[in-house]
Amino acid sequence: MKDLRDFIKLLQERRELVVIDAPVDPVLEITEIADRVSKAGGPALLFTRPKGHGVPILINQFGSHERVCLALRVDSYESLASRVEPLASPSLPDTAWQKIKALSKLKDLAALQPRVVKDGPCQDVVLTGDEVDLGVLPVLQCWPLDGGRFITLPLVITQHPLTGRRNVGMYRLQVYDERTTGMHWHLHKDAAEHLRASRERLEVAVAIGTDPAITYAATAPVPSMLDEMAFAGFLRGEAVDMVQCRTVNLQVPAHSEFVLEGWVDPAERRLEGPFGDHTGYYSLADQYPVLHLTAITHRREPIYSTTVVGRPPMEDTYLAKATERLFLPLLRITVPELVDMDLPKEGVFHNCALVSMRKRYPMHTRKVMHALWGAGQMQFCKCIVVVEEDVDVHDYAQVAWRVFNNVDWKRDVVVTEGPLDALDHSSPQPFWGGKIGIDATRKGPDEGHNREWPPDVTMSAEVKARIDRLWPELGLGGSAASTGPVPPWV
Ligand SMILES: Cc1cc2nc3c(=O)[nH]c(=O)nc-3n(C[C@H](O)[C@H](O)[C@H](O)COP(=O)(O)O)c2cc1C
Ligand SMILES: [Mn+2]
Repeated sequence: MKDLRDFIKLLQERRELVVIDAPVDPVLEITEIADRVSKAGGPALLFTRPKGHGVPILINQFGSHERVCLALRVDSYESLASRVEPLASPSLPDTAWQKIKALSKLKDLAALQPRVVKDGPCQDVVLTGDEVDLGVLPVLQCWPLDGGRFITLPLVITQHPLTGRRNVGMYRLQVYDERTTGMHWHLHKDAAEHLRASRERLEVAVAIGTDPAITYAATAPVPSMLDEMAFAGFLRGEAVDMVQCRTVNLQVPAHSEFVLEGWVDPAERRLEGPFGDHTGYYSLADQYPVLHLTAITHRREPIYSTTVVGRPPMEDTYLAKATERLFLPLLRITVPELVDMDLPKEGVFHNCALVSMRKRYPMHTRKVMHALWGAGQMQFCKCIVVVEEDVDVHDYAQVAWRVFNNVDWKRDVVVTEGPLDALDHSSPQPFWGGKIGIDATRKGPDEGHNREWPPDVTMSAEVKARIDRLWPELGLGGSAASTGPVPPWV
């Protein structure tokens, strides 16, 4: 897969895409359809005749676990995690053979650095000067109270003005007029730091509609020292081809459907929003930087790729699950006692984390909580629940049982404060607020619990085996009786 078109073909072959020829309005109507389809776990949608537009719209491309796995070239989330694990294992090679293997691994990684090519289809059509008009994109108004139309799936590319390091982040763009948009990078994000470091205009390129692995990489919490384009190369197993932009000194994926080129003035701000956001609430209007376009380039017969976010579950829920799986091994580099993690979709990526750990010493749970609050975008987490390694954190009933029974609500709770995601509306002031850590592990005298901690109620293995053998004679139906009751009773 080199581009979005190959992905669309693949989705069609797998019957994961429905083509809709009926005319539908990009204002609100596409949202209502995409919302119903994504909530039902339905297919990707290609609208060939958006009202008032010649450009087709692709939406919900990531709206199932299967499609996210197709996008990331894996057959399951487990294989995704196991691809990242070797990167996270710091084992030093000691034999000559291991050294050779380690070297070739490095060479592979180097080969995954993006490569600049002379030309690419994203510049089939080049619009500059007076020709620049965002009207060529069928941009959605997603929700009734939105402040306007928003480009929702853009890969925003900038370079740190001092280090020259590239960043790719997904930050929505509100369309103000033919050649001006909002630039909604939150103050905590990498591109916001690029702007803070800029004395002059910061050049920006925006790619829309790429190989889905590249699109995913722009959403992933990649550490700022790593180029998301190299990370995308790692995910797709092949370097990303990039072309030089026409009016700014940046490169963009050569096979992008659309590219916007322009600049942001560090001193300029403008009201952005409101916007129906992935919390399920409108993010409030606020002052944000402004993108001034100098060029729009696109492929011949381009396809516009977008998403709608809103009350979960929606398309981005599946991206969040991929990130949870992919970044767990990387979190373990600094938090090796971390066994597993679940980010419930209702918590929208980062508002809540259920984690299991190997607890070995007093206040070990506190160490894990604080380490997570200090790890990249996990800093936004408002609620961390810690259980021991025998709990399956993806089974919420198991977690709830431990929390409701194991927690002394005075001793086992950490209430603190710290940075919050810019979208948070619950704190009295923006950008920071309260956080809670809940320790649902068992406690001993070393943590001031001076009475006995009762064992879990479980049956002995020997009796279980005996009843397994006896089960067929009991007339209760089913076979593997030890796995639980077998209704309906027969
Ligand atoms: C569909 C979608 C829309 C997003 N919109 C924004 C946004 O408008 N502003 C923002 O700061 N982050 C937004 N994010 C989250 C960022 O893309 C994410 O935090 C990413 O890791 C940022 O990259 P960075 O670490 O290079 O800054 C969005 C994510 C998704 C999946
Ligand atoms: Mn980044």
